[in-house]
Amino acid sequence: MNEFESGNATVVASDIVNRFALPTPVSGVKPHGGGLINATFLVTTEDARYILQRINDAVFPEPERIMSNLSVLAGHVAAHTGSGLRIPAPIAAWDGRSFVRDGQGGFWRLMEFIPNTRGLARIEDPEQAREVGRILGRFHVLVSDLPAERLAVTLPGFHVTPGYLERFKQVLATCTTVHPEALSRAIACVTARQAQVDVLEAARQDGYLPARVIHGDPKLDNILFDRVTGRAVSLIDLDTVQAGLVHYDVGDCLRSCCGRGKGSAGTRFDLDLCRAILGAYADEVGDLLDTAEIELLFDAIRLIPFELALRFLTDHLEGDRYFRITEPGQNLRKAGIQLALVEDIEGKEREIRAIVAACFGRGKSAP
Ligand code: GN1
Ligand code: MG
Repeated sequence: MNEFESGNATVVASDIVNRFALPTPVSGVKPHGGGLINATFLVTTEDARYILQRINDAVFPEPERIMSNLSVLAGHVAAHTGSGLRIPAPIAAWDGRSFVRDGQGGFWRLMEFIPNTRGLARIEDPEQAREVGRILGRFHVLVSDLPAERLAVTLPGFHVTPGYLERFKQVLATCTTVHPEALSRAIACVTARQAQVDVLEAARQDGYLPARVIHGDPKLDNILFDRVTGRAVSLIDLDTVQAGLVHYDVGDCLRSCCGRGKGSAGTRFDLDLCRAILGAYADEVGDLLDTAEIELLFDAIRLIPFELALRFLTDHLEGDRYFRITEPGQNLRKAGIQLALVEDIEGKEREIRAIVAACFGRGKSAP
């Protein structure tokens, strides 16, 4: 158990924050947000707020790469004034570096907290859904002229579904205990769908899908809305901005926004929200995506929740090493929610394909 798991985290964070070059003294440091990978704290001073994070280096092998990507991205955003998109600026340490190492080698960074914004726990109305689509589209357009080679790979294999399946099989093969029913059901559900996992990677390898700069984790939690206007103004959690497929982002965004209901009634995929998000996204990106990319959007919408289920399930089998849990069995339960979502998406394939076609202009009337 490290100092974080032993509950000493806020004390360490309160000490570390003083090594960053803040203009006024710190008045408060407290745990913040629901992220599963990094340790996150809200830092308050007299006149501003900041986000302090310890990057999980069991997940991100070289956290320095995250900071160098952030600086490339910040430069790119600054050169495109009027993009309507803000990203949080990093705050340097007193020694001039963009991060601080603690006594155990832990990697810390401090970012501005974009003022007058809020996150949404869930989408409440169609206008919010359109804002989500608009900001993701705006981001993809903004980075479309940023050469992917300028960004380092921060998380190798991220969203490469066949890799996650391989790992799942390896871990499963080493499990000798009898599986409880929920686990057996999840394993059966995954196994039945394994033939579909390379749909995106095969197309990428065959040269049908271009690698683009992507966000990697554009779930609802990572979008900030202006408190007054309600407009989506910022995308945060930029640790996985790297080369990838636009499908990873669209699939992840729709998974997190359109998956509704987590209780006994099951999880369903909300078609109205999907239509609103994708419609606004398509309007924003114009003709950025080519035909092959559009054709595989449905596959991405099905695949990314499947992939997340696979990741949660593997982590459950491995003893919850990757995703932070707050109670035993949480990763298995989360895998079940994603698998229920996948089943619902499969049942709505015709409708979702029609929405994609209508949004991207190949189907006249709204579906
Ligand atoms: C992780 O840590 P957080 O919550 O930002 C994960 C995402 C998953 C998400 C599921 C680097 O993101 O891929 O979609 O959990 N990030 C990484 O809640 O693996
Ligand atoms: Mg994240």
